[in-house]
Amino acid sequence: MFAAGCSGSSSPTSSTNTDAFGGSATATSVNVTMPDVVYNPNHIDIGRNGVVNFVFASTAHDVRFGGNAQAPSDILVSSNTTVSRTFTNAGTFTFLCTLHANMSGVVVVH
Ligand SMILES: [Cu+2]
Repeated sequence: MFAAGCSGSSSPTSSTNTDAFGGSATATSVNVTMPDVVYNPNHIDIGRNGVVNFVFASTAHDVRFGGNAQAPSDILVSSNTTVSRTFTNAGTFTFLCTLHANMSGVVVVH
């Protein structure tokens, strides 16, 4: 298991995460899987309008953004499904699973 901190950062497969042209950064798509009780990766960098696909396996989890009005809506407890969220605002958005202590992550939207 290669967990731990932000060392498991994902790199979007394409595009530069620049917003130098007034918000027209190329949207990217990143899959976040949930092996056991972690988000993998737990540090996601995307461009504005990027999409994060939360891939739920058999163990139930949720994804809560802590009431941040700039963040997408929370994902309620789910399993065996994939739920996507589009990040339209630049910023740093932490999220966590209310079912498992220390299960958390962050999406940085550039
Ligand atoms: Cu969980």
